[in-house]
Amino acid sequence: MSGKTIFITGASAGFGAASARMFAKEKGNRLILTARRTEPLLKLQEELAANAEVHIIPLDVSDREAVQGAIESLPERFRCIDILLNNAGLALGLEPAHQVDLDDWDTMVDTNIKGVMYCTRFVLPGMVDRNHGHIVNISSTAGAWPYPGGNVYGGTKAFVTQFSRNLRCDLLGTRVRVSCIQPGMAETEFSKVRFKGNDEQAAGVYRGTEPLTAEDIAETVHWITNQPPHVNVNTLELMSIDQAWGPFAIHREQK
Ligand code: NDP
Ligand code: 8X3
Repeated sequence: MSGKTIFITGASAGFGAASARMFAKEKGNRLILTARRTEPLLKLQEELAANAEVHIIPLDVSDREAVQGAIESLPERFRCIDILLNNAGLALGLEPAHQVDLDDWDTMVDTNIKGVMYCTRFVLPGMVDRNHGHIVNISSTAGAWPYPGGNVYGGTKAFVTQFSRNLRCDLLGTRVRVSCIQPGMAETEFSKVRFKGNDEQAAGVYRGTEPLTAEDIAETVHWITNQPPHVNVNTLELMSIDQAWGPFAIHREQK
């Protein structure tokens, strides 16, 4: 079969949808698009149908049995996955650790950590058997650099980064590649989700800046996965030109 089979989690919006559009531009690709919301997946399937074979699966990545079932029951033409894009994820809230809603922490751990674990574990054996494949994990600058309110979100993304590196150790001697992308601030539905539908607060994150776009990340995924087979991009961090690090925060007593 010509073309590649690409399994994308979180394909209903943002980076995942943009990556689907990017891969659909290459002739002969087969896309497996997954997310919890069916409606945007159907729309994307219709949009891309002229260029790529698209199979959609409504899927919550934090549901282990559902992930296993989805991967084990893929139609024949979509079975041999060349690229797994572990992209589904979210941040919820920006409160300090002593005030957060514990359910939000659970949801982030279940989605950002367990979702990546489950998809990887069920896709990887086929890649190892075929001695071919590429796992691209979407981490974040939040996994490398702390910020107030980043508490568990940053922790989940640090997991994604280190998991990616550890996978490379386990896969040494195979031709299965693993890459980790760490984007900074990018304008997608991310902040709307983080602030639970508060559009004003979400817009405030990007106000007066030129943030990264979903297309920037899709270009990066595409570049990483189109390197010669002997080249493994391990970790790639990118930010908007309007974002950088701050100095250490220092608390001073008022005298
Ligand atoms: P969006 O909110 O635009 O997209 C997130 C995607 O994840 C949606 O398709 C959503 O689909 C899906 N998703 C969320 N929870 C689940 C779940 N339990 N099961 C399956 N799919 C799920 O955000 P982005 O595109 O910006 O985010 C994509 C990834 O990039 C995330 O991992 C995020 O943490 C990371 N990231 C984002 C940055 C940013 O500034 N935007 C920067 C760095 C990293 P649905 O709701 O339909 O399930
Ligand atoms: C998203 C980037 O800085 O909002 O992962 O955490 S940030």
